Amino acid sequence: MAFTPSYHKITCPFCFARFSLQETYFRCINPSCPDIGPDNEYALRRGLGRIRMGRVLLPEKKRGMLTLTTPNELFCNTCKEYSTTRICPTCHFELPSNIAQTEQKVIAIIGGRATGKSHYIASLIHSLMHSVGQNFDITVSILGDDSQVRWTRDFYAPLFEQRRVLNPTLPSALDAQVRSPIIFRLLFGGGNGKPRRALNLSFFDTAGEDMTSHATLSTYSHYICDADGIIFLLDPLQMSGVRQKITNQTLPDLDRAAAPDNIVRALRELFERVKNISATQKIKIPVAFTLSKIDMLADSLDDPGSPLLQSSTHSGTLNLNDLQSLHTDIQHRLYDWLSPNFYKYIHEHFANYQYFGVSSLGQPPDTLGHISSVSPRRVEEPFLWLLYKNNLIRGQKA
Ligand SMILES: Nc1nc2c(ncn2[C@@H]2O[C@H](COP(=O)(O)OP(=O)(O)OP(=O)(O)O)[C@@H](O)[C@H]2O)c(=O)[nH]1
Ligand SMILES: [Mg+2]
Ligand SMILES: [Zn+2]
Ligand SMILES: [Zn+2]
Repeated sequence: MAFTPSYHKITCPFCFARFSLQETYFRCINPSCPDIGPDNEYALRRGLGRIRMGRVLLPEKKRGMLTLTTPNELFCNTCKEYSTTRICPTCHFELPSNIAQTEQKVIAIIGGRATGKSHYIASLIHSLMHSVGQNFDITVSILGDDSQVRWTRDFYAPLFEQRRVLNPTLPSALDAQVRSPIIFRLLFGGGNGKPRRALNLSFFDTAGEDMTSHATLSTYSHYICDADGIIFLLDPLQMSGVRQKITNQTLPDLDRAAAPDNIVRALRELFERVKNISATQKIKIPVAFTLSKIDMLADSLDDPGSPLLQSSTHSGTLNLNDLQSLHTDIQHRLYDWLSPNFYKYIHEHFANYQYFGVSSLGQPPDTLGHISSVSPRRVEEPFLWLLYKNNLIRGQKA
């Protein structure tokens, strides 16, 4: 039987429970094993009804001396087969293979209703897999069957194959899937003799509707407050200063519940409650405040030189000057577009933030929800900046 060193703690990418490798359970996944039955923990955490799953295998309790090794497989007494499928002892979520040897990071994507979160996730992941990854020497793959099924069914097939807009994300009370992350493996480096480094990255696509009340926002509290980075999407089409200037396009209705000020405030209050921070302390987690749908802004900019109209210029390292000019440009515009208070509020409550602008689609969908081609702009920047803030890629000032 093979053994793995087991000294550090693992965080479950689904329920965020912390445990050591010795404490993980296994699941028998032998399709001909007769011991299939209800898994109540699994069903409960996911808001599912009764669900029949393979047998849960518990590790032998070790007494006395601290064990430094742990089995890589457990034996199923029913079917007499070994299983290497580890699951979380709390929620029975299937853990990615090599979880103990691989760093885990969580990126939370939040914002009001219809700000563009789901399209952003789709477009970002597609760009990372196709162009950006190569440029930064990062290989991106999807981890596990659950993530693969969700990615293909909910994001890739509708947007990139059928070319139609994605449906609004259902609140977590109606669709427990929302509470499952899509997990990716990023492999860094390897070129120029640099050591390879692996990272598992969980993305959560939240429903904007859940962001508008304390009660529903709290269901995401762990994932938001313990995240390694937050991408906070702001929809310019909901900003009065932008709406006044767009005269030749149909705009979505104004949605007061999704107003950026309200959601930023709800986020701040969540941190104060969960992390017990005082009113004067700033939030330290890096937050990328990101304008979505910038393809719609050309008319409201009255400045053809605005960085919002340029493409990104990062090759192997993050061009920090480029990001800084975009940041300054957006910061000034938000003053007029949204309110002077918003800009001040962000500055006073977040220690580590930067403004970004992205277009996930490159153009608006037609009135029937069809998209002739997906040509994203600047989608990788908030993400790369968060990797940079987590010391995973290098940045350079020109
Ligand atoms: N012009 C333009 N429109 C976009 C873009 N991305 C999204 N949209 C539009 O915005 C709508 C909402 O986008 P979603 O990604 O579903 O928004 P969401 O934040 O996931 O919304 P919820 O799931 O309801 O919270 C889409 O149906 C598109 O019509 C973009 O890059 N450009
Ligand atoms: Mg959505
Ligand atoms: Zn768990
Ligand atoms: Zn079995």
